[in-house]
Amino acid sequence: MTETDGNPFELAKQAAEVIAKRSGIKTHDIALTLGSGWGKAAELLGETVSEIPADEVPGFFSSGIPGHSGLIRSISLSQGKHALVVGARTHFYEDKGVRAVAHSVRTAAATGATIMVLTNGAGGIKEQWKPGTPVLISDHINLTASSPLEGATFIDLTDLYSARLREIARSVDSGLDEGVYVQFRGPHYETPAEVQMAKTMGGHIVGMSTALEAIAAREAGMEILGLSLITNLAAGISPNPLSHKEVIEAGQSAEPVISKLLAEIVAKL
Ligand code: 8IG
Repeated sequence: MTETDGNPFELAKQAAEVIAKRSGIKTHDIALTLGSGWGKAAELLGETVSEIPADEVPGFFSSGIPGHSGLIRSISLSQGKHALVVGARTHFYEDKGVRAVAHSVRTAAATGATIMVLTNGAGGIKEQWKPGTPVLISDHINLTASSPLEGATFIDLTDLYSARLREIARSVDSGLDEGVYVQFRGPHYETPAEVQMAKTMGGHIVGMSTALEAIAAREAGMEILGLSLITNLAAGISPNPLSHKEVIEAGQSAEPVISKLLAEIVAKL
């Protein structure tokens, strides 16, 4: 599969068919992409009905990144709904093309999901966000110079990160702060000057994944909830340099708390 072959929506439909067949679940209601630090949440959401290695589903790749699992799970929720949990995100920096980046949300939509929960590990620009703090994404700035949309597809991104869903999240934890997510291409972290630029532009969170996925999810007609786990202060905000190992460790120690938070939010969706 290359960037120019076929139709991305057709590929997503094929992926959804494989998921339906192998899981025995005809339609899912809610989909979640679990980023760094959020992986354990899947177990608390409900009962896992099926687990499929991502690379056995059309258009997905196994991740190969430490801290990112590569499973597509179907989970039955207590309210009688089904959640699709995608543990295999393709990042823009992997250079597999923006279609590969959008594939998980397009597949989620093709399985019937109307709500897309996008989670990530990210850097924080607000000093009061200690590593391990979960925050809601209120809006984004896309600095990838790319879009998952092809051709003259004009999509409104007002209220991209649903105010209704953020309200539900705050009904679970009234202390949840929110901020504007700035997506850089990565995979390098930012320079301190780039973090200052993001801050000046109105950004509060820096990451490498969610903005492009959210655009594709909106195109697919889904309502979006975005959650970042601040695993590190962005470069230059903290005096210490960033390391991927520390990012993973911060995620691991926050995991029980944010997993419970996410499960409680999903139960109300
Ligand atoms: I975890 O500081 C994580 N992901 N761009 N910057 C960017 N992505 C991140 C960061 C960060 N931390």
